[in-house]
Amino acid sequence: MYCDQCQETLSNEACTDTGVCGKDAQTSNIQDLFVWELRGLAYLAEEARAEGIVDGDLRVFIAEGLFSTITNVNFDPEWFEEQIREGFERRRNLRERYEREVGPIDEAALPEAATWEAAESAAFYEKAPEIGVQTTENEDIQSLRGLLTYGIKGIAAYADHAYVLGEQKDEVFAFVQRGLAATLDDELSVDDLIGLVLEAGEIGTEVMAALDEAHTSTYGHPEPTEVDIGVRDRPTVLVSGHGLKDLEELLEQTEGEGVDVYTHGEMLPAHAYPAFEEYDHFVGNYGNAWWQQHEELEAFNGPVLMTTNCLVPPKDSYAGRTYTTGVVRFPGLPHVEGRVDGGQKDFSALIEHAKETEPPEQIETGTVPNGFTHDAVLSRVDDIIEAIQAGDIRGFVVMGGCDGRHPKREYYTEMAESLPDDVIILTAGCAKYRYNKLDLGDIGEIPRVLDAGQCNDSYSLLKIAMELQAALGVEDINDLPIAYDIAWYEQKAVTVLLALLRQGVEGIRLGPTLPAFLSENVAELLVEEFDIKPVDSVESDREAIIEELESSPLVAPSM
Ligand code: SF4
Ligand code: SF3
Repeated sequence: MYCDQCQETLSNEACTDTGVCGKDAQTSNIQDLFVWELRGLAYLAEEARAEGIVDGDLRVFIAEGLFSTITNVNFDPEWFEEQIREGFERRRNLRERYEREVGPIDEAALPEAATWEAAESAAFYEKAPEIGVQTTENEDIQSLRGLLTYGIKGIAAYADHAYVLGEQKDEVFAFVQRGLAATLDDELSVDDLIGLVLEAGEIGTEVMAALDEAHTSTYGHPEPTEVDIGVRDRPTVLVSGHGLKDLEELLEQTEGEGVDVYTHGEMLPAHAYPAFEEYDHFVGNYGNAWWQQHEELEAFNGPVLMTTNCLVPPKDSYAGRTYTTGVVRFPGLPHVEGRVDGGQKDFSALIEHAKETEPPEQIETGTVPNGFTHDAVLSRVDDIIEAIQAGDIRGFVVMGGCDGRHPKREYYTEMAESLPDDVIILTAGCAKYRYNKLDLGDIGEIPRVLDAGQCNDSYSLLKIAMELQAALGVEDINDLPIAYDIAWYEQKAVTVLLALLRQGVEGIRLGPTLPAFLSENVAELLVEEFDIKPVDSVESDREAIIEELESSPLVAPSM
């Protein structure tokens, strides 16, 4: 196996034996083959699109397929084998349609990924080592294909979240296909690939905006909310991941059943949506970020529903009460199947299971703030501008992204603690768990940590920056008193990073380590073009951040 797609990749190079995330070599290899097949399918879909043939189902198959290969989503090799077979079938159908409506396909001109086929699973595993990312000879091209593919995986996941809620943008799905097909094109130069990477940033913003629209039009605009982190004395279900639709259906089906519902990890922001306020049994958030699952899910006692990433291979002690759904799978774990004909998913087995379990162990008490999306923050834009101009707010540090196990992530807690108390932290994603329980106080009526929600709600942070830019009449987004200190782990964060770069944001600090898939030249290019920097020590970064904030022409000089 060879996998370098996440921040925890072994020795910051690649996992080659087994994944640090728990993905074994078999699963990694079959995922590689599946992604390669999807590249070939995307290539054919692009050829068909050029002739006016668009297969709506196929584009969802490609997006969901990519999503299933994101870190901590799907650990089930047999499921991937089935998907590969389904891919062959879809390819045959598309080719037949093309030949019927347009004419014969020039077989010789097709890349191998669009033609290779085998019946036996054993042949899949034989083929896989020949087609992984590491098989590209030029390391800069390999690096850019990796960056593009990982950015597209994040886009595909967000597109799928929006699709589940009925929101679909053709240009997003079209880019997923075009970008993926481009990774097979040996004619493309480094510059061509950089162009596509930046386009992925643009589409990244677009897909996050579409998901924001899907969430807010379905569940209302989040409102600043204090979320309880203690527990009650009733049987419970814990819901994790990004899937709000799953949560909604589970809340409906648990109503009046004597079962409480809690959130974990990236589901915490659900508490700020008005639509979920009416459920008295929607109690609070339990625990922290994804990587603390082993201890926290064990102590939770009730069944757990994993709706999207991040699933950690479960311990035996709670595996029997861990359910997956959507594209999340793990061999041996019960799976809640998808919706049929517009109906709801059937959570009855999980709910009955909950009734037989003990209430959760209390691991924390208190509340955490949430719900500071663009709507809530921008409704106070005049107060914020006044506070900046009066010198009460020196600036903002965007500290969103992912959390993870790397010991250097303590940096983010220490940074949050050490920033001056006239600096506001803007956050989104599970990176927040490094500092959202610290008592960092308020500036006037504005809390010092403004949590916009899930990683896709980084769109809110961008929107806030752009609206401030417009309200203050600033030409360059980099003249705002906003510094960026981003934490990444999986591929959705790659999408968010590319979106920020495409928006013209410079000087982003990225940690806890730079991606292993960046070759020396590509890393240098990002430094030269966008002034991306690896995180340094808390002390020196803190000094530099303060300097950056104070150099904004909008900040009143400090006394
Ligand atoms: Fe390693 Fe990350 Fe790939 Fe898992 S997803 S195998 S930890 S690089
Ligand atoms: Fe976290 Fe997985 Fe990335 Fe959606 S839940 S931010 S790591």
